[in-house]
Amino acid sequence: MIGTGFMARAHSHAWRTAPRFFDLPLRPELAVIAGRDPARTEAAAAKLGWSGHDRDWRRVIERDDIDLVDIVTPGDTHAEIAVAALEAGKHVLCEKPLANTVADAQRMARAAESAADRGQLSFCGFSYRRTPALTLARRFVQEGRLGAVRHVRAQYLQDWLSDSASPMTWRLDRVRAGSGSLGDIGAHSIDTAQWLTGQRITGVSGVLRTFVSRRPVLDQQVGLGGTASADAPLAEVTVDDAAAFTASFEDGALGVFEATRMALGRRNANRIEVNGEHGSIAFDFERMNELEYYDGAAADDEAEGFRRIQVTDPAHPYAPNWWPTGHGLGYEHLFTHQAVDVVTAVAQGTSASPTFAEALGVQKVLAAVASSAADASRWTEIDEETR
Ligand code: SOE
Repeated sequence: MIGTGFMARAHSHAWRTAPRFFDLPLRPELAVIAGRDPARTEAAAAKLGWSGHDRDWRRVIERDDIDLVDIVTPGDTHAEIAVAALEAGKHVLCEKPLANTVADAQRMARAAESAADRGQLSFCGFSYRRTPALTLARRFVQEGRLGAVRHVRAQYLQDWLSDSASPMTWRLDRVRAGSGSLGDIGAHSIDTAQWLTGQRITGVSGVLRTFVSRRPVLDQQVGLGGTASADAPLAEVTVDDAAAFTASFEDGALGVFEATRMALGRRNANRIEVNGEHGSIAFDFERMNELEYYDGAAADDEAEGFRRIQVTDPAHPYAPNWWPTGHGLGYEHLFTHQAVDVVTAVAQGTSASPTFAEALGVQKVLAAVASSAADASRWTEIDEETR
């Protein structure tokens, strides 16, 4: 593992837990975790269950006893580490978004293609796909239960940056993160929408907004949150606080997307709704064990309406490996399911989705939204008199 932050905790939990709840063809060994700060990395190794720790990721990826490298660092380092790991003969799992630029994502996708010829696999960590309710929703769409898809409506609403006094973090620095809410959480919506519908986004028109342009700097870097002293120096926020865009899909569906980390009161409302000719699905991660389904083919009577499916029955994706029906899963289970699918793919030598090529597709949509938002000519002002 390369990285010691929030995703290091989620992924470490997943590698430890997967073999305890699923019969895996291979057993993940948590061999070594690498991070720039020796003390923090040593503490992470002990806390997260890694046998070894190192401050030099280059040394780690050269080790003969390492088969797979799990990259959980900020986006500005993904390309360098992933390409080096693939050239060192390793399988690679890389957190989302794949990179901070299309150019870096293309470099990674090309390295993954060459590595695939050597039997090496590469995956990108769009973990929400492994939510049982979304896996079920995709089955419904792919089985044709919804018919031709007309609308995709996705909002990813968080509020951990609503307070303008919240300190600066790497996620607000374009150099480190590539973009703000657009790439951090909007990327999830884009990937989920393309994966659910099986349709690529072919065009977008978007707007980005930064509400808080300067934030106090803490004397040590923190992850999500923390507070700075009143006289702390201020740093420039160089990414979007909110993104909104419309999208066209290759088979004609219309998409409306929103991503923000300032929707006060919404903690992690990762929502998507798909409306087809014969039915609809609706999902909200804040009620992640439920899928709403409207069956347009159902009898046309007074009982018609959205069904709220508890996606915890034995017939449901991943459910048999966990608890009796109705007991529910959490955020961490998505990463365990991701680990299960990665280990199974590595054992079988078959690539598991999302590949670097699919993640490159998401990167191109992110870049198109940013490019559209930068072109103010597309914005039509309303004149004073008619406001
Ligand atoms: C922060 O917005 C964040 O941690 C994202 O980076 C993750 O991808 C998402 O799963 C939870 O929120």
